[in-house]
Amino acid sequence: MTRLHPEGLSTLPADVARPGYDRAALTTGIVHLGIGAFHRAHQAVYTENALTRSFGPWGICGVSLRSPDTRDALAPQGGLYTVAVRDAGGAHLRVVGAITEALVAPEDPEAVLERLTRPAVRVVTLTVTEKGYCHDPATGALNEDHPGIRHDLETPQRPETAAGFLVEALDRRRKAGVPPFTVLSCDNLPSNGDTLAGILRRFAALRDPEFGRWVADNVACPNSMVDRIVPATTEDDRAAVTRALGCEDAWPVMTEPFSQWVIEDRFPAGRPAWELEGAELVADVHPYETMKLRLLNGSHSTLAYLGYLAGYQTVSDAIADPAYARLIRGLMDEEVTPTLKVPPGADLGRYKAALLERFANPALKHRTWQIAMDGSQKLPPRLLAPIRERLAIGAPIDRMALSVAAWMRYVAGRDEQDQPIDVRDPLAGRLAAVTAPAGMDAESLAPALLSVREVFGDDLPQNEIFRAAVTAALGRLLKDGARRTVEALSGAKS
Ligand code: CS2
Repeated sequence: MTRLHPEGLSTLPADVARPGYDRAALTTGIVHLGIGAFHRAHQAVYTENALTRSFGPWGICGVSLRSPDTRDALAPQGGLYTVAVRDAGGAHLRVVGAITEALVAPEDPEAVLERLTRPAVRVVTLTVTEKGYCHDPATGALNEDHPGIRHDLETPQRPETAAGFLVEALDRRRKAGVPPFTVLSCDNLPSNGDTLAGILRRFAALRDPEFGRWVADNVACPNSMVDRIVPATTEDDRAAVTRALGCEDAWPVMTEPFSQWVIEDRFPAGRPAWELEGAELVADVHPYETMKLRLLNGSHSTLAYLGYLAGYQTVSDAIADPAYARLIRGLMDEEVTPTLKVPPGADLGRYKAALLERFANPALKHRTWQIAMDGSQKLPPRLLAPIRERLAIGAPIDRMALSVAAWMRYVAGRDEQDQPIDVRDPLAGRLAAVTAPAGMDAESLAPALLSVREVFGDDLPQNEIFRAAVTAALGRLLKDGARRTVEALSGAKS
C-alpha cells in the first residue's frame, strides 16, 4: 500500500479534508518542542486553520526531545498526518500540512539549536508534559538538582532538556543580535507561561546572572490554556485511518470534536492569526486555566485512579457507571466550582455538562492508565491547589480527598486483585521506596506518601483535617475497594 504523501493528496477520498493553502510556499516560523499526539491534534490544527485563512511564514518544525518515533512516521509522509475527529456519530478525517519538518533532539541537538537560532523562527511552542519542565511541582521553581538540568548547565552546547535548548538558543540569538522568540507553553501547568519564564530566568542566571536579567527583561512567555482530549493512537486506529484514506498513515492522531485554546496576547515578535479560527486571545488566561485544570483535569485524574482500581479501562467506561458520574458531578459542583473565578462570558453549568458528555464519548477509548501517569506532577495543580483553598475556609474536601487517596492506593503498586500496577511517574522510584515498607495499611501508607514534599509541599502534611480525610478515604479504599467506596460517597452530601 502506498504511503500518505504530498504528491498523493489529490487521490485521497473526497470527504478527507486537506491543506487549503499552497504548502510548497510554506516556510518555518515556529519550532515546537515535544511533537506528540496532543500537539498534532491541537496547536498544529489551529496553525493549519490560520494558514488557510491568512497565509504566512508559520510552518512548524516539530522536535522530539526523546524518541525518534514521530519523525520516523512523518518524514516519509513529507510531514503530513491525519487527524481523526471521533464521536458516537463516526469519524471525520483531515490531513494536516502545517508541519514542515521533524527533528529528533538526542540524535542531533545542534540541528535543533540551529533552527531555534534562525531569525525567521519567532515563536517556540512547547508540549513537553508536566515533568518536562524539570521543576518542583509543589513550588513551580526550577529543580536545580534535576539530572537533565545539571547536564545542561555543564554541557550547554549539547542540551537535553527543553529549558536547556531554549536558554542556549536565546543566548546565541542575543550574541548574534537576533531578537528573541516568544515562548508559548501549551502544557497543563498553572500559570504555564509565568512558570516557564521563572524556570528560564533561573536557568539563565545559573549560567550568568546578567544573562538571567536579560532573559527576564526580553523574553515573552505568554500564559495559555489548551484543551482537547487526545488519547494515544492504537494499532486499530492506525489500521482504521489507513483503510479510510486508501493509503498508509503510519501515525495518525485521534481526538474529539471539542477544542479550546485561550492565549494571553503577548507576542512581541508576531504570531499566526490563530484567532481567525477559534483561538481566544485574552488579557488574562488565569480564570480559564483554573477552570480547566480543576474541572476537566481534576475530574480526569479522579476517574483515572478510581476507575483503574475498579477495573474500568477507559474514561467512558468509568463515567458510564452512575456512581462514578454522581461522584464527578458532586466533585465539580460542590467542591471545585466554589473555588473558581468564572471567566468572562463562560457559563459554568454548560461547561460542566459538556465535560460529562466529552468524558462519555464512546469513540475515544481514553485509557485510565494513560491519565494515571505522572500523578506526582498532576496532583498539585489539579487537586491539591483547590484543596488548599477549601481548607483555608473550612469547606469540605471529601471527594477531593478520596481522589488523592485513590492516587495513593494506585501508586502503592498493586491493584484490587493484587496484580502489579505499571506505575509510570518521574518519582516512581521514590514513591516505591516509601510505599513498600508502609504496606497496604492506610495508617502507615498515607503518612509515608504525604512525606513526599515535592507533591504535598510543607503545609499539607501538617494539616490535621487533610491528613485525617485522606487517611480515612484510603482506609475505605483498602477495605471496601474503589467501586463500593465511590458508591457510598457519591450518594452522600458534603
Ligand atoms: C489528561 C489530559 O492525561 C491527562 O492527564 O487529563 O491530557 C487531558 O486529556 C487534556 O488536558 C485535555 O485537554
